[in-house]
Amino acid sequence: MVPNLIIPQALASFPPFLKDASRRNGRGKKGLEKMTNRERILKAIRGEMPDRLPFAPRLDLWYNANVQAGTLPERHKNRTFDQIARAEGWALHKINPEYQKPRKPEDNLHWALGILSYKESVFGFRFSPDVDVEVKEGGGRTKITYHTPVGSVSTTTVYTEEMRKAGVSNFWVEEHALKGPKDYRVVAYIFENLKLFRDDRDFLKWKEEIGEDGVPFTLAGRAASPMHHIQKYFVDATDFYFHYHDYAKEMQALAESMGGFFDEIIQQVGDSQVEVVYWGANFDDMITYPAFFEKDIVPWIRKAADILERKGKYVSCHCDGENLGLMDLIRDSGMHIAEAITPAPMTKVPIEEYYRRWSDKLTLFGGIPSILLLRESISDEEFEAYLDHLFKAIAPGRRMILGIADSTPPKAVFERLVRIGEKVEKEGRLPLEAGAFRPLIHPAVPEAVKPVLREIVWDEEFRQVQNDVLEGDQAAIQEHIQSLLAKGVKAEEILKRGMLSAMEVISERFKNGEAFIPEVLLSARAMNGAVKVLQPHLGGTQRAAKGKVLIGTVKGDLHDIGKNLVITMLKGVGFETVDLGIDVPTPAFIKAVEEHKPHILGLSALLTTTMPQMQAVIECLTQKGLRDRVKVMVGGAPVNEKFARDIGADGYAADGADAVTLAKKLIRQE
Ligand code: B1M
Repeated sequence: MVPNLIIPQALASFPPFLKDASRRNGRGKKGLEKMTNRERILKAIRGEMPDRLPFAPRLDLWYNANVQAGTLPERHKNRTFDQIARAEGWALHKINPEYQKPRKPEDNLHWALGILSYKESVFGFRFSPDVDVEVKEGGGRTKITYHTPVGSVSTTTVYTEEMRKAGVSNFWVEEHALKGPKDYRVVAYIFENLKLFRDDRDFLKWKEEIGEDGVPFTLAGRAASPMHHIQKYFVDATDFYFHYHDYAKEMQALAESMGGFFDEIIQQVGDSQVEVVYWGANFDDMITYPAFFEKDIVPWIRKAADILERKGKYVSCHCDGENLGLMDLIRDSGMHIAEAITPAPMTKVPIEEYYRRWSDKLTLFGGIPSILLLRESISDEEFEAYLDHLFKAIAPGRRMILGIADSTPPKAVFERLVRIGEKVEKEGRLPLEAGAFRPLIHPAVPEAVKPVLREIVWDEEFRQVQNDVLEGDQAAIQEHIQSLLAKGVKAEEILKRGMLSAMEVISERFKNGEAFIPEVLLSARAMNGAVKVLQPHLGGTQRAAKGKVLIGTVKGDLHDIGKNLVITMLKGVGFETVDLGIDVPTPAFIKAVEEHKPHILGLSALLTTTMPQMQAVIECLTQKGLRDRVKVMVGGAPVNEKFARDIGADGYAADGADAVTLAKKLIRQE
């Protein structure tokens, strides 16, 4: 049964002055509750029992977008987001610096090198006098060339008016510092000679302004280790895995040379008056896949947590991605707070699984997936059912700070935020009682279980080639193919029994969570190279590509890792692909369809706000009379089968392996 809903209209008409007057630093109605929001959050972090659950929704993206559009709720029309949170009695969410509100241009000018300092920081930085920084700005682009005694590197970042209007807080790095092996030494030089110095005046002022309404987290860095820093900033997200493999020595040397910078950050935040340190962001079992996370990230989280804990401070990491494959690694990493945890249905990990596995060791911050606030995605009944479920799943409620993960979306139903706040006040007294779980309305999510390894069936004649594909060894595979061809083995046989059989295993492993991005990318790259060697020897039908796929990330969306993976896998099995990139406007898709005449148009979207762009593209194809000439395939984390059907797409693929299967199916239907 669905519990009684608080009717949004009733809430909206509740006199605002009455609501506001009843809040006292989050002490609730008439100020009767014992603790302030600051006390609650600190108790939750320490593993003690606050009087009730703290609730600290992140409002910045929602606020910026709604201010721009003039759509703030009437009663909050002229308020800042802190004033709104205070008026509603919520704790202030003081974790992410206001990246687009620097005190001076230098604060975020060096975004592409990850050298940042904000009012929320406790340190500043200074380049060595022999590093000359040349800046060229224009049209939302900033190109910087760093001239050092050992060479120069350049970067370009983008932040457009449209990004600002959409409430995006991060820059887009268009040109990365590391393009080839010679750049490594230059970047190392910059970091080895960079000086950090204490500058915490603004932080202390900020802390005072927050007062009893929240706990300020200071930004140590968005990367949790030197290697994570290289991944996040210096190389394109997809190319990183190739660099990691191809320039392993250079990368290791660069990571080592950045150790001093990280030690200095630990020292600076350790000696400051901060309580909580933001240490790394966007943990995700695809991007920061388990082996990488364990080897290249965990040691630095542990080091920071050990040192800072001795100085009475806590380490918090922004774990907003898919954490299924990282559950134990994160729990045992030493971090004190896993922030922005985003459970099912936005990821595969249910909230009860998070709480059961982590809450004895670390504090969970988040737990309410952002799509819960969207009427198009979740009905009022589902929303209420989730909240009921949540309150039971996190009983007794120790080590839990409720928040919207990772942030309140621009089109959030504001009354749902209000409803969470009310529920927390009325039913969030600790300890919570578990009771029976109310079944969730959205489909059951899979249990976080260890997958069974998909083994390859070795074909003795092609064992080496199969192994080369599995290992992603692009040099060896070409050699082995040449020697098979020289022995008179048919090219079709090499392709089918050697290469495709192994690629299928990789795809299957990836789908089951046994293989991760780097394995897939390297195998697909080896395949691509090998197919070129085989081409002249293949018969007519085999020689032609399987089909042409045009693919891009829709307008307003800058996520490209998933799209790139899909492209690589399609290429790996013989499709011809055209990559249109990110943030692709509808007219550009249409123009490209007219020009390239693909069999399939692939659309990728990672944001709930950009999903409607997919429909816009399909509608425009119809208007232009092109819809019958091309199949449309859609994908991306928030997209699903039903959405694909509703917007008139020909198919939806959940991941790269699915995309290959779907593309083959769509081609057959042609
Ligand atoms: Co963003 N981000 N991000 N982000 N980010 C998400 C997507 C989010 C779910 C995080 C969260 O809330 N927990 C959330 C979106 C919420 C929502 O709307 N539903 C979010 C947000 C809010 C944002 C910003 C608004 C944050 C901000 O500004 N402060 C901002 C938006 C910028 C913009 O696009 N306008 C932003 C920025 C970024 C970074 C730049 C920091 C970075 C992107 C780097 C890059 O792509 N180069 C980033 C990242 C890394 C993520 C998470 C953590 C990981 C995404 C990823 O690459 N996963 C993500 C969390 C999550 O998804 N749970 C998150 C790995 C990749 C292999 O998987 O992309 O799903 P995925 O692709 C899969 C399938 O989806 C499928 O196959 C792929 C391979 O298996 N697939 C297709 C994808 N496309 C397909 C197309 C097909 C078929 C299959 O056919 C055509």
